[in-house]
Amino acid sequence: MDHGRLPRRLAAVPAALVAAGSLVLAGCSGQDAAAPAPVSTEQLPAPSSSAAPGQASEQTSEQGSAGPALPAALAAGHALSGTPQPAQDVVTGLEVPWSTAVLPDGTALVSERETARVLRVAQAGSSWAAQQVVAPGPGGAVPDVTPRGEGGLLGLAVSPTFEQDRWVYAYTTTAEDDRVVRMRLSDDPAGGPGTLSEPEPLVTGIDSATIHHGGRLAFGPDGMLYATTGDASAPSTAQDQQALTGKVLRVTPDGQPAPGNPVEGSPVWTWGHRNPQGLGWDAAGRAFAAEFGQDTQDELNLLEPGRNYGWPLVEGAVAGPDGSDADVTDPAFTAPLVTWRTADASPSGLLVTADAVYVAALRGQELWRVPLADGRLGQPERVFDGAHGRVRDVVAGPDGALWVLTDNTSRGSASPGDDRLLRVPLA
Ligand SMILES: [Ca+2]
Repeated sequence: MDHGRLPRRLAAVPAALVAAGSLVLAGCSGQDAAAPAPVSTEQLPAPSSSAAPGQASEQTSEQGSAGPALPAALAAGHALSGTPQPAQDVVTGLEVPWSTAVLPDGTALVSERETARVLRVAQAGSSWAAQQVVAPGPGGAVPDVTPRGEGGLLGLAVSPTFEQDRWVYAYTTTAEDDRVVRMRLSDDPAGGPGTLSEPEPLVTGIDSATIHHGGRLAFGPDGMLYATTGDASAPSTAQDQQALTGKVLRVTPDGQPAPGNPVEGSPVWTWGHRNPQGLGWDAAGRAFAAEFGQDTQDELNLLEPGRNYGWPLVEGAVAGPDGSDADVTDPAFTAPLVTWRTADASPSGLLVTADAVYVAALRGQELWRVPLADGRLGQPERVFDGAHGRVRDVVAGPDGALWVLTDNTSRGSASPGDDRLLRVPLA
C-alpha cells in the first residue's frame, strides 16, 4: 500500500493511522488457547491533530466550513467509563434483535432480523417499554426484507443530523442483494412510536448468500456512513477490490462513494474481511472493527483506509483457508490487534468508550471488555461470564449505561421470543 498516493485530505483524517503498519505481532503464539491473545500492546498510532473528531479538518477547511459535529452515538460512547455492574432488563420478549440505535430524544430503535420490525424503546414511568414503529411493509415491517440464514433486517444508524432530516439508515437483505437504505422517521403527535417511510436504496448490489452478511452501520467522526459487508460465502471476493463483499464501505450520507476513498469513485474503504459486524471509533479518531474468523481466530482490528485485512489468505494471525502459501507477517496484510478463539468470541457489535473497547460475542456468550488507556490495549476481560447467552450488540444507552442485545432466539432456542435488551451500568 502506497500511502503516498492517498489524497491529502484523506490522509489527514482517519489515516493518521498509517503508522499502524508498523504494528508487529508480538506473542500471539496460541499457546495459551484458553485466553484471548492481544497481538499488540504497543502504542496505537494517534491521528494528527488536524484530524481530531469534531474539529475543523483539512478536508472540511478546504470546503470553507467548520468540521462536522461528532455523531451522537460516538460522543455518547466516549462519555462512558468505569467498571461494568450487573445487568438489568430494559426490554424482554424480543425476537432475534440485531441492532440498537439511540435517537436524540432519548428513545432508542431496535431492529429485529427476521420479523423486519423496528421497535422504539421509550421510558414508561420508571421502566422502559418497546413499541413497533409502523413501516410500510406487511404487518408494519420494513418492506422488501427477505430474511434468510444470517440475513434480514440488520444494522441501524441514526443520521448525525437527525433533528433536521429524520433519516434512519438500515442494512437489509432483500430477495436480490444486501443493501443500505434509509427511511424517514415521523413522530406520532399522539405520543405513539411513530412511522417509517418507504426505504430509499442507497447502496445496492452487495452480493448476498445465506451467511456472512456483515451488516453493521455507523457514522464516523468524519460524518461519513460506514457499512461492514461479509464475504457472502465467496471468500476470494474479499480480495477483489471491485467486489462489495468482504469490505468496509465508506459512503456519503446520500450513499455516494465518499470523497477521498482509497480508489476515487469506489465505496471500498478497507478489504480482506470475512464477516465484520462491529465498528466504532475512539475519541482520538481511531477506527476499530470486530470480525468473525472461520475456525481458528476472531479479530479486533484497527482500520485504516486502503488496507488489506487478509481474508481468506490470513485468518487472525495464522494462515487462512486460501493461505497455504501466504506469509502472515507480510506487511501487505494488516494484522489484528486482538484475537480470540472462535469458541470464545464470534464477535458482532462493538462500542468504544473512554476506557475500553466492548465487543459483543455470540458463540462465546460474552461481553468482552478490552481495556483502552493512553492509546494502548490491555488484556481482554469477561463481563458476563456466559450469564446472558449469546450477545449481539452493545451501544451507549440513553441512560448512561451500556445497552446490550442478546441473541438467543435465532438458533432453535429453548426460550423463543425471550431475547432481551439489557442495561449494564458503569461505576
Ligand atoms: Ca484479518
